[in-house]
Amino acid sequence: MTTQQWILAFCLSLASVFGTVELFKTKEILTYTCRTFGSGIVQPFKGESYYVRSDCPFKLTSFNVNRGEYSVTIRRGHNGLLVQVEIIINKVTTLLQNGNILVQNKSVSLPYDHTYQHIFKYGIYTRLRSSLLPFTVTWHNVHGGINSLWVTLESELCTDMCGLCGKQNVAGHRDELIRDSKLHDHRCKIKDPVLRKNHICRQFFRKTKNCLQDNNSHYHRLCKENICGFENSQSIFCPFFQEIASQCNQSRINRFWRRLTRCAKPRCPGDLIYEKKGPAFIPSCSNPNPAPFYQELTETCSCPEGKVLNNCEKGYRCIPKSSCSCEFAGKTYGNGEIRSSRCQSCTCHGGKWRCSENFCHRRCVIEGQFVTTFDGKQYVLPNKCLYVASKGPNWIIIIEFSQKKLYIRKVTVQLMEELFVFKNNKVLFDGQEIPEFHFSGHAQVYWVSSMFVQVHTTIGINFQIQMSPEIHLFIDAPDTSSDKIKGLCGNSNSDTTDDFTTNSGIIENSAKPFAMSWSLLNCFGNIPTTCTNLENENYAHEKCAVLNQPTGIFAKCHPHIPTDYYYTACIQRICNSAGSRRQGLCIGLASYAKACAGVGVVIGDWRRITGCDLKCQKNQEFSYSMHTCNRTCNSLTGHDIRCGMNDDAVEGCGCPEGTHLNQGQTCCPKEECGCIYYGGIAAPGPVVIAGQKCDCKNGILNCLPNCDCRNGKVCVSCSEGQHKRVQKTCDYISKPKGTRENCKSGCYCPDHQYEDHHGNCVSLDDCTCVFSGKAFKAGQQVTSNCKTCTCYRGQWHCIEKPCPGQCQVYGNGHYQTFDSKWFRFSGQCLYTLVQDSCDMRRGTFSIRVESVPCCEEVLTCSRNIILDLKGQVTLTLRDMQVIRRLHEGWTGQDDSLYSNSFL
Ligand SMILES: [Ca+2]
Repeated sequence: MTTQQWILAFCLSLASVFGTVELFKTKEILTYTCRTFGSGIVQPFKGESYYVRSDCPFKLTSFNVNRGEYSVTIRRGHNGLLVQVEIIINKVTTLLQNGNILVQNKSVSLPYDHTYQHIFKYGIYTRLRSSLLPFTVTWHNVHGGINSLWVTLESELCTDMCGLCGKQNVAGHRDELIRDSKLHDHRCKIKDPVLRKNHICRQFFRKTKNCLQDNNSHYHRLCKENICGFENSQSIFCPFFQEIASQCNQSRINRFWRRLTRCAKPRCPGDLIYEKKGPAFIPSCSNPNPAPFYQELTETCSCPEGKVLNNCEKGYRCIPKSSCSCEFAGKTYGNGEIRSSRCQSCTCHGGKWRCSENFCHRRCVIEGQFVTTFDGKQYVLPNKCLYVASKGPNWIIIIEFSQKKLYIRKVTVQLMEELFVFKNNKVLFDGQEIPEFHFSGHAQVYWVSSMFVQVHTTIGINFQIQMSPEIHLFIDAPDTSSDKIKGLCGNSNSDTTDDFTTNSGIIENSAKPFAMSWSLLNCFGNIPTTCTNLENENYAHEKCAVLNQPTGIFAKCHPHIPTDYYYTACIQRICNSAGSRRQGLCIGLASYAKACAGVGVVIGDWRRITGCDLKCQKNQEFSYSMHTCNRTCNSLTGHDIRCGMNDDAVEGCGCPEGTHLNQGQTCCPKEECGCIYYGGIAAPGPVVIAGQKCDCKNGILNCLPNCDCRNGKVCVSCSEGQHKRVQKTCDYISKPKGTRENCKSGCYCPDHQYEDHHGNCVSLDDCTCVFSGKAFKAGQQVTSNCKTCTCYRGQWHCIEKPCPGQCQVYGNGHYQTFDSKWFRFSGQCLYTLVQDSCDMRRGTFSIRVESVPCCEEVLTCSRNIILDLKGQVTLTLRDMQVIRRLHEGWTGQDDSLYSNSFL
């Protein structure tokens, strides 16, 4: 397929999201326009223009489509101008009066975006566009009112229309139109037209005979009717002459008409220059390439060639694009200005940021259910499970959620043959507590503060674990980029699109099936994603807002890390916190403060200001950047290896300088320090595990067998000495076997057999595979991310093909970018989905989308899709129709530009 064919295919695949795609017929665009200008000239949709002089209110046009009412009502003042215009679109009333725009009785500023309509500057005009129908109302404000207004419909409606504009395809009779359109009002009058000789009219129409021919006398009559009594009002007679001149469109007339009629060109503010035919949307710093091709031309005020409007400042100044300023997190940066953090520096370059590579470690963050992968993809875990957080060739990190509450209760780390467990504010090495630090063949593990434990390993991976008030995990990837790392943290190859690679090797589309593929054993229920407690929700919205305050304590980090993700997480955390809301809030705020510290921004004493102070036990003191070097009694026995470590600053309690922590967790002078002892032994005795009575004795868990085995399984009793028996399942083939599990009595598949996804015992060759929550038989194929994958021995074996990126939009504002990031916003504007005219390049296509709301609900029912090709043709997909608009100079004969034959 050519690029353009591909684009159209793309467009229509979008269409298929909201309906069955039938055979499309391409239609040329048809425009129906009705105008009113001067002191009462009406040019209806069809038929001859006429004049009406009245201060009565009139329906200009009115019709119903899909049970929605559309109407435009006008009233002229004694100055001849329109002094009141009321536009109703589906029960939303817009009133134009005294130069103001009132929507539902509220004054609005431009651009204004509403579900049903948009109002924006359109050249020197103002335009209201309906998003329900291809229907626009455009007007020109002058001192004292509106001197020109027109209504445009870009489709023929199968409906009855009334008003001064008449019907779309039937010419009405003037007197009938006026009689039927007048609205009830006792005080107003309709005056009979007065025909008085006028020398400007006479002179003008003497020159237009050739061009207007038979119509000349008709327009000459309108001229006299229009100008009578307003001989000195340019606002009244200039739009009339301009309209006739543009109908003639002869260069001779264009040259003389303004001089002859003494109609001056409109004045433009600031540096802007009037253009008779220029871009309706002028290029500005924030939007230097508005609508790349189909740039509608109209009367406008624009910048001189090569310059753009500096809309970041007042005064309508035009500057070269290269001098535009940039914005980040709500702050403006001048051209050439740099914003930098510890990990990256970005320079503002003509309105665009140019950023360096990230030179910090790629870090995976797991804060409860909130995960950021090494490559920066952010998602939320679906269930409270045991998960593989990350695993490499010779290490694995496993997290375990609490059964009842929403936090991680335990982290297990296996480094080669060494096993570390982090839980209950304790670090255990092979079952023994590490009170302070531990050095072994593969790892150095030590407490940095009362809250944080640091782990350095010899095998490339380093991490920090926050032990209280909840366990959070911060894992730094090895220096070299690697595809060999797997798990919830994804791989580490600077590409977010493959971060949802499951344990069986296929890339999933969403977080749930991906995360579940890395779960081990049983889960303890869902993690809620919405607020069910209104009180918590209100509290959360009020308190989490401190993150966004532009002058608040967190503001200094705004230029480095946007708050949106942390703000949302803060709210979700509080909503679902079964315990203290304040603790949820403090954890949420600490998460942002920690991320800021990671890029070198120290927030300051945010805990005091937000009421999140931490109380330290005994005589320890709190610090936002705790140091560990020589701060414990144990460190005095020799050289403290922690003194040489270049770790991130962490917060927490510790001993002030000059004092040392003893075994009683008290800071004391070194004279009072005691010596090391190792302790911490798990208590033996009877316990109940998963409803089974067990007995912990001599480090061995003995459980009573309780078997009722089916599907070819056999009963295994731990008391019979099979301590290492593990259920072999097709699902587990790729999962780690490293964690030391206690024996559990129960039903197991016989040796050399595996439990498949249906619970049957099968041979390895018959093992099933899982994708998107569905089980597949051995040999079956699926396609995901351009890979064709075959199920073999419980694993997906994939053949990769070059992958075209896919960008999607569906439903109520769900978007997926080419690099697979999902996001959601209920924007009400027309958005550019994709275009190839970026920076200074002139592109070949653009695709814009706009949600079309349902009649009653504020939901998206369908979507308008506008495809521009090379500035030659615009295809609009709307209401299951493709409407084609040919641009000037293109005849539509060039078949190579696009094709819809494959439909
Ligand atoms: Ca990746």
